Amino acid sequence: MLRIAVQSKGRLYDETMELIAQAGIKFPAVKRTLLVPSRNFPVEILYLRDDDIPDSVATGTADVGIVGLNEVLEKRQRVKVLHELGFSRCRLSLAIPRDVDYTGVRWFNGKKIATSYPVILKDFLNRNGITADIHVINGSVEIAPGIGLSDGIFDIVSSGGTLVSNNLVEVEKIIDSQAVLIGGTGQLPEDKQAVLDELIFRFKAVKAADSKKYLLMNVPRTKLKEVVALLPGMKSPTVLPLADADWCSVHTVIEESQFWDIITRLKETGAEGILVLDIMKMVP
Ligand code: PRT
Ligand code: ZN
Repeated sequence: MLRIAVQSKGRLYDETMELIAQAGIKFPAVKRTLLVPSRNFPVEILYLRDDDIPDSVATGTADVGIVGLNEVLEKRQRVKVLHELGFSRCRLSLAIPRDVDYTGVRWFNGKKIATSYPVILKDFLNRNGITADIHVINGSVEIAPGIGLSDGIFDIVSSGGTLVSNNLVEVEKIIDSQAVLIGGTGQLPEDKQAVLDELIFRFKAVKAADSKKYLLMNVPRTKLKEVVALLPGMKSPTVLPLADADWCSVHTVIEESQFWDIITRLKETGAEGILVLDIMKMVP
């Protein structure tokens, strides 16, 4: 049984559980305990605070964990990133009051910076030869400059809305983060490793399908070449005959982002009955 440490509640929880569900791994509907075995796959979930996940993996309490890269880098535990999961994307940045005249990273010399990520910040300051006073606070870091607690902050930024509403501007991005699957540095027993390989294979198939759509349409045979030229496709589109010999059915996979651009041009070229379907999994 492979034990996966997962955030018990918070920003990572929903997307983590959705990914696990899309990978076909089922759990009892209600979570009554902190350790919950799957109904149909040899894994169990250990629900923890995200701060405790790197340590739980490093010490072997859990075999793998799903957590933000920011926590992995801050906690400095003996773990390795096995797979990037692509959700909960954010960045860790330095920000200062909007009305301050920023002169570059040396501005922070001798200043006071509030953060919940002292390890990552200290590392950045050292690399840049800057001495600053790091003030550690957990939560509501963004209000520190406004109440005179610090000159700047080092915190997670996603949309940037929190900075704007606190009259702050982002001046230096230090790291990009996203949810990652982490494992220990040692070797897993063979049976657990096999389960882990299968898990990563499934996560990859879910992620590959995420941004893609399955597209099918009817095309007059005379326009087939023109339509095919418009399709980016995985390899080349599938073309099937229809009962009416003058028409055929064309199937392909497109990036969701290309959707509107392509649909308009396909219609102009003569495609009809265009269907766009979600793809559940994609195995390359
Ligand atoms: O209780 P527990 O300790 O488990 O959870 P937590 O409160 O420590 O963490 P949680 O659930 O808030 O976040 C978990 C992880 O989500 C983080 O470690 C990041 O990897 C990731 N993540 C992604 C974010 C954000 N986006 C995010 N926007 N974590 C926090 N924020 C906060 C940020 O602190 C700031 O206050 O949102 C604000 C900024 O957001 P914008 O959109 O206004 O820029
Ligand atoms: Zn936390």
